[in-house]
Amino acid sequence: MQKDTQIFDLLQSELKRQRDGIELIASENFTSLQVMQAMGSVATNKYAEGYPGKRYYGGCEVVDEIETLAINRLKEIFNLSWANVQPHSGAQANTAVFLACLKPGDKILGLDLSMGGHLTHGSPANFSGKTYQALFYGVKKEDGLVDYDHLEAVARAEKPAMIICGASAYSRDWDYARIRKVADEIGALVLADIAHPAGLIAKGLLNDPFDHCHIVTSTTHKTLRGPRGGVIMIRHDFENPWGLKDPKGNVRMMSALLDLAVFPGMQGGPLEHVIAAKAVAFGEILSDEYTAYAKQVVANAQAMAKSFVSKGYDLISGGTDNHLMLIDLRNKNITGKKAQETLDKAHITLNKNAVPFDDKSPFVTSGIRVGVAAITSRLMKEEHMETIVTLIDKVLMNIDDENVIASVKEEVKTFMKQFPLYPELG
Ligand code: DSN
Repeated sequence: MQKDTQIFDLLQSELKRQRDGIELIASENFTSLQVMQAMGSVATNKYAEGYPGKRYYGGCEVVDEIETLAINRLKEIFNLSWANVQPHSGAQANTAVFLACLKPGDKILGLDLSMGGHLTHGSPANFSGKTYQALFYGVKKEDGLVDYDHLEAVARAEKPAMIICGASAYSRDWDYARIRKVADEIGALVLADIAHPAGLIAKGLLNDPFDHCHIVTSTTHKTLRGPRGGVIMIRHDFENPWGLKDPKGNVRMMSALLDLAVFPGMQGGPLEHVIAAKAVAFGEILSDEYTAYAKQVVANAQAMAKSFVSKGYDLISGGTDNHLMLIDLRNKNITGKKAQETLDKAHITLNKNAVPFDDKSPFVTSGIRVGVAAITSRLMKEEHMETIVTLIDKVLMNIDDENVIASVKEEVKTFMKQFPLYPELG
């Protein structure tokens, strides 16, 4: 077969783009080379519907070992009793949880997307908002923190079947114990979606949700620094007190219901090449090197937040506990869209983001979200955060000056040469 130069040339261009730019999208990261190698491996050729030891196809003895390793390593990271590593993404993981635990029309209560929540937590644009009756809590206007009083009031008044905590654009830690307390009062399940901060939770740098939340989902490609994918986890498995049944009508342990919801409920064959890469990433997370990485992520985020504040930027909640920050640009008279597009020209990549109580559409927004997980993987330290904030500020304060933007682009390229990315790839 002839080499597909069209695609491989494009992949080379993407490598160059990643090398030359400053990557600040809070949901992105750079995996190790061995994670990518496992993903681009022979495991992509294998069909393995089912679970290790219980497959619908022959020849699964090796992928069984791969998937079992992935499960065992994940269990070790978070001290779990059960895990499913098959969801193709975080959205699929959440879908499987809803399929296992809810009936169409049931009430769910999640953080409003416009306040930092996630599409799959009940947005009307998403299947979760179309299939279930979605209720929302938000953050407080005065301090940008989750409004737990409001959450409790809605929970008591509406008695949702599930309360969802977790966010896409929230820079503070969660009070999981408080959410569990009200959930127990009304007989609701608690789902924590830790897609963003999972890597920091893994190393004890943020509150641990697993003792308080019945079920926890995550992606594997953000702070966990693995391949794109999802997982579902339980520390304390339980025979569901709501009488939730499998398709044959048997009351089952929650873990069994979740396995059935992933396959055959929602997915077919698992992506064993991605599961192999998840296993590699989980092995890396168990190392001391990753512990140092996670601590550096927090230190970098705090240094960056301080630097933005010193330049007069308005950070929602005034700072960060995790790897990201949300910045309201209204006091700078710039929209999120304009900021994202202009920074892109200077090879500084981030995303526009609605801020709480935003008066602009989601396509424009008043804010930007900035994350440090990816630049920390490029071995940046606190002192580099100030340089990055200075470069961002230079672009934003000269937003219509193409000469300044072009000169920042050159500065970015020179700056990034200190932080090689995948030198093995030539
Ligand atoms: N789109 C992801 C993020 O950027 O946070 C969440 O799915």
